[in-house]
Amino acid sequence: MSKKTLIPILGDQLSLDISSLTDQQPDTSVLLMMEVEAEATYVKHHKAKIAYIFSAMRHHASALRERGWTVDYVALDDTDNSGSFTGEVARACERHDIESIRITEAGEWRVMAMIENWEDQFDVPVTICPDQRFIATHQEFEHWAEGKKQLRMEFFYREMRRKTGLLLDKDGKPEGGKWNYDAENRKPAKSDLMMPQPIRFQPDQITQDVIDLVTERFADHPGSLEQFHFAVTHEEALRQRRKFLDHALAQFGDYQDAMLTGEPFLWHSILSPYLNSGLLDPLALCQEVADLYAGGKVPLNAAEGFIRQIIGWREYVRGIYWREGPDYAQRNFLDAQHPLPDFYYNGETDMLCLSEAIGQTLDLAYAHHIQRLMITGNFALIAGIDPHAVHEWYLEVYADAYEWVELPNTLGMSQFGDGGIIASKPYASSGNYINKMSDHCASCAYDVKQRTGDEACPFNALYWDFLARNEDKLADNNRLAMPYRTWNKMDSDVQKQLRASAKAFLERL
Ligand code: FAD
Ligand code: DLZ
Ligand code: SF4
Repeated sequence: MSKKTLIPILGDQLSLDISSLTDQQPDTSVLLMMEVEAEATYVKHHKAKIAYIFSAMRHHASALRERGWTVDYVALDDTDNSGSFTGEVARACERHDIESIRITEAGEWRVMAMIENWEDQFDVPVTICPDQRFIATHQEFEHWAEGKKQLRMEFFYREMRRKTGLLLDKDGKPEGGKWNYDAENRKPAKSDLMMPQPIRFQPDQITQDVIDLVTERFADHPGSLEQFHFAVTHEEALRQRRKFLDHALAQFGDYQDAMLTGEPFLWHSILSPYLNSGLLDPLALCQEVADLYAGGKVPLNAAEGFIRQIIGWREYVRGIYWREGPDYAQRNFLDAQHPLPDFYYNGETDMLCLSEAIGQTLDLAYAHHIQRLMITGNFALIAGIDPHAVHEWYLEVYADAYEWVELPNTLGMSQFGDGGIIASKPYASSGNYINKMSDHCASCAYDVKQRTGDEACPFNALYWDFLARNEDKLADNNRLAMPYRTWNKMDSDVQKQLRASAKAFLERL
């Protein structure tokens, strides 16, 4: 028997054309897929996230086998499962006659560090292939970032538009004359019976087995499996993609920042778990969105807004993650030290905006962007919660969370922990913004119009306290000049009351 190349396929590498398979032959390759305890527990991932990944992995193994590959699949409850990637590669090297290992680069520093040790540990050559599912290579991002004082997403995004040709006219100019239509994408929404709903996929036997396994093995992890709804195959993910394109995309732009009580999804795509684990291809999706615009099926603010999220934000945060290095996760520019409140794990708070966002997160492993940024993120920021604890929570609870995308969004964009590499100012707001963009405040136990006192919306005093507390670090930020002017013009008794209200609230947390 000829010697084989061992090709480990990680849980977020579920693309049939993943780069580690390029130019490889089924008769000289063994693909290794591993369900391992360490990946599920290095933070306590939401039960539905683990179930999604294991079920998608099991289905993907079948799809690979149907295409002629030999897949050595290690299930979580297999006897002798060592519980780690390196342990399973070691066992696979004993089971098979291996002459080399090939793997597509991992999506985080922690796993890359493991892979980089394999050559010495197993005494075989290890080839690490670039992940070609992204539009910008690491080198392209570095080249763009080099020598720049500020790394603003908007300018990187324009490069990506030029590179892909998406939404450019025949002269290479942006469609409609502008690169960015975000200003049109901030409308509040009204409850609407015609609102599109994502497909809720019924668990098949493979998913049901995984749900049973996760229920038993990860009982102490956050979240529930009762409403498990994710697509777990390429075909199912394509069905949800179609549903979004045909029924929600046209209004995606208008209502991108809106929030409604009891409506977790609105006009969002619910595609991030599939894009990030490899079931869907980001560029093909954006191309189809551009085609729908060209065919007059969706307006420009929707098409541009959606494409910007993927070839702009998604690519940009990945670039920042790898550029900033493994110590990015430890940064804490504002020196925020408060522990994460328990209600992030049980949803039990009278603040309706938070109980809605956290409740649906625990039920569905999903919240849309503005809930993550302006509800759970904003609250943690203005309450001074330790950004590392906030980062771990986001990494645990969302089905789409992998460190390369979650960390820059949480620690950088949402918590200002990097001091402004990603965000030009902290995404801090009082209850006023939430009242404008949602219908939550009308049914909340707190009064969004009051700033102090037991009935006042806690976001109000916390917002001013945040500015006052961090004045030495933030006062020279031009984009905060207006709120600081307002604060400094306030009567000193009012200032004292706001700070005392915030203090009392934080002590009760
Ligand atoms: P839609 O609103 O339909 O957007 C379409 C797609 O655009 C998404 O599927 C996603 O692939 C991409 N996208 C949109 N915004 C971003 C962004 N800021 N960064 C990267 N991609 C983006 N996204 C993740 O994929 N994983 C995460 O772990 C994650 N953590 C986040 C943490 C915080 C604090 C914040 C503020 C945002 C985070 N995001 C994360 C970005 C965004 O919230 C999600 O991508 C989005 O909510 C996923 O839902 P959707 O597929 O319905 O997105
Ligand atoms: C998130 C996750 C979980 C919960 N479990 C596994 C697993 O058992 N096996 C696997 O291959 N991948 C898993 N993943 C995804 C990995 O953590 C992810 O591939 C790495 O973090 C690299 O980005
Ligand atoms: Fe949230 Fe305040 Fe509105 Fe209540 S009043 S929903 S706490 S913003």
